[in-house]
Amino acid sequence: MSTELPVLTKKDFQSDQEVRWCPGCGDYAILKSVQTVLPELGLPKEKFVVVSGIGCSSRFPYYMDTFGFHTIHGRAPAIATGLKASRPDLEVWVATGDGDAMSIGGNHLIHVLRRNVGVKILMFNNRIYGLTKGQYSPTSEIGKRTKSTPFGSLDNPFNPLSLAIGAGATFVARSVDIFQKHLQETMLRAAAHKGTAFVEIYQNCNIFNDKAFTYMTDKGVRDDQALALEHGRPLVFGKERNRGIRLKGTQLEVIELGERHTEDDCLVWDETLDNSGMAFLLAQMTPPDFPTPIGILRSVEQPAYEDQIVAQIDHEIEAKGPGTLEDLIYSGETWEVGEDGQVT
Ligand SMILES: Cc1ncc(C[n+]2csc(CCOP(=O)(O)OP(=O)(O)O)c2C)c(N)n1
Ligand code: SF4
Repeated sequence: MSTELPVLTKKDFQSDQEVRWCPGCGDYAILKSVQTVLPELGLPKEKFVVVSGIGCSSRFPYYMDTFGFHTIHGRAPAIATGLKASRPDLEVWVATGDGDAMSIGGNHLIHVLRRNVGVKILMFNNRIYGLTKGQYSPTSEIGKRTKSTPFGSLDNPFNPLSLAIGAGATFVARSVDIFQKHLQETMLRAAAHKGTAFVEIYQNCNIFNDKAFTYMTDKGVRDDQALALEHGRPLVFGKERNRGIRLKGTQLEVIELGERHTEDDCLVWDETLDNSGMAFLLAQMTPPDFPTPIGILRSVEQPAYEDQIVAQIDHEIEAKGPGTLEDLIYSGETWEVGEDGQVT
């Protein structure tokens, strides 16, 4: 009998469910990317699980022909953590939105990141609540007029990359729904990462926040407004590759390349720095002063949570024996409540 795995294709990851996103929604492109990338990992289909919270983006598991769990609002990281901790052999992917991950689920998100659980988090950032028809989200810009902020939002938005870096995430990246090649390459890198991979994906909600990212995705401006990070390469951008980023003192600065400056003056990007300070600086690059960085801001190796759990359990079993549930239950302070209600 052959033990070779069948070669899977994109089609193998497409479910028979009717996709219910609005026509033109950026979620379709993200779904296509995931369905393209997963077969490339060369793993059996039954190893994949997609866990989501609530939102348009969280409908993702229905459309993947893998195991999946459409859970409760904001709790995908908690459920994914439990799953990965008990079944480290599974490839656990989380699909979440900016509202799901950063409003109600903000607490769960920071804890999965600090623990470095081996799950891949795809956060679809459309800077709006889509499913509930257009309220502002924690990534909506100041002044945003929505159904819940009729006079304009007063809230400072979260920068998801800064938040992830601040929480100690070991893999932090950004891509864009319509940059298919870039998105797929980023997903492949996330898949290969041991520990939590956090990928922010700019996603157009054409119904409630249309064109939120055209300032850096439109063909005419993208070369000047998006900076694709490449490990080991200088930070250079622009249609003519005529602009760069340099470190001046403790700040980043855009420089014009030509007579006064050359590529040699630009910061050479290193995604593997243990100290997350530089990644944090890069995450702070926002328009209009800076191009928007896309690609991998941080990729460092640290022990994965599930490996540590397995090692700890193995160590304790070796020291104390396997034990039983009954032993555990009676191992601490126990008491009995008699029929008369007395505690002994
Ligand atoms: C406990 C709870 N509170 C509120 C809601 C309403 N609700 C559903 S989805 C959502 C936000 C979704 O926004 P986002 O995560 O950005 O996803 P999108 O729909 O934009 O993909 C909210 C507030 C809910 N379903 N459950
Ligand atoms: S409401 Fe927005 S995010 Fe939701 S399916 Fe429609 S276009 Fe997509």
